[in-house]
Amino acid sequence: GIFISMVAQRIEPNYDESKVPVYELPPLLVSAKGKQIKSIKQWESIRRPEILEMFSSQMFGKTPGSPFTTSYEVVSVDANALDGKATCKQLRISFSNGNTVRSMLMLIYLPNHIKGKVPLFFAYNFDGNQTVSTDSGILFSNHTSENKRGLKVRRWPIEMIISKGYGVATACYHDIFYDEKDKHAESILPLLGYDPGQSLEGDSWQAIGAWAWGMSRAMDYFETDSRIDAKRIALMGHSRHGKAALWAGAQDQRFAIVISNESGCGGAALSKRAYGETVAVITNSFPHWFCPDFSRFANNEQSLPFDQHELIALIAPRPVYVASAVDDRWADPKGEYLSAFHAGEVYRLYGYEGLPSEEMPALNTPVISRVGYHIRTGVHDVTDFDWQCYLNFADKWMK
Ligand code: GTR
Repeated sequence: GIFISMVAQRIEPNYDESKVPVYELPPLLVSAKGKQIKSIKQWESIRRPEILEMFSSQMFGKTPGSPFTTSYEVVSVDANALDGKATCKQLRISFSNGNTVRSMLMLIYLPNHIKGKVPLFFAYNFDGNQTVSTDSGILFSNHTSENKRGLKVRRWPIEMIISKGYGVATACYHDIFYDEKDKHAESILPLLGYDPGQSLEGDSWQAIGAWAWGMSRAMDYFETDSRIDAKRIALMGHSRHGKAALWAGAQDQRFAIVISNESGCGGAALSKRAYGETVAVITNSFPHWFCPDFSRFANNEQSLPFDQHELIALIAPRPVYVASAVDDRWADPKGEYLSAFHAGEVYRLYGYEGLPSEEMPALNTPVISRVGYHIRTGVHDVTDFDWQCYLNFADKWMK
């Protein structure tokens, strides 16, 4: 006979702390073969590559190494932006493999009062470069047809960042992979060997992998700009961009600091807690974000051979900052805190202090060592308070 099994898939978030399953975190400092990792050398040659491989083959997908060429076209330079306080530069970065061409429009502000190379924050925007400022000279990013000029200025305190002596650069993440399912053909994937006719393999990269790739392409540019100090780039990402930032920072060690602003499930939050947004919820709503095989862990987080504290540990020994908001329960603040806390084991191996707080710190009270964390009042967002904390963190480690 034929048995048709109808197992109801739970695709609801959990907001009940008592329903968080009893879980055990995979050990950071024990190799797949059971070897204790006791030195930096063993971490870097044995354990770190193992962990990177798990995230690559089972979560974010493999980043292809296919060749492509890059060109930079400076579209505009305004040496007197922000009443003379900044230089504003726009450039189109084009990628080509001979057949396929894709481009990303980058907007950069550099402080005029600093002589020499400046440290800089890079973060994607969600709705186009023209949303981060009301300046009418800012060009629309690809795919952004309607004028949303200035819509997100609140999240981009450009003057504050400039006055502290940092540059800030942004690009729209849709330039790299338009954030909807079935947009693979238009994304940068075909540039790197993806054939739109072919079905996706279990470990194929998708949007988050592509967004992380784009962050590394921004870094490629910073290395060529004589006014930017590519050794002092802080990579910041909010929410889905925070997931991509952690993955980019894990793979690309050129980023000096990585900041996860409320990245939640698939970012800083521990998957095994299954609190707020779960693997089932996220892979159901966003089938185009992770590699296809990641959905095998939906309602099955116990079988994950890794968890997100290990993603953060891949950034060690570089400074990393994780931030939560108390009303952003969807992103599981406690799970974000615990990841940052447990990653400390690898920071200690390097002789640095991990997160100096054995408990969730009080609201609006950042705790900072080589790992930083805060939970602020309010909802899922990017606020001036968040930026002030990131600037202080950058002052501590990049000045
Ligand atoms: C939500 C998603 C989260 C987070 C958020 C955002 O819809 O479930 O994982 O990425 O969007 O990016 O703001």
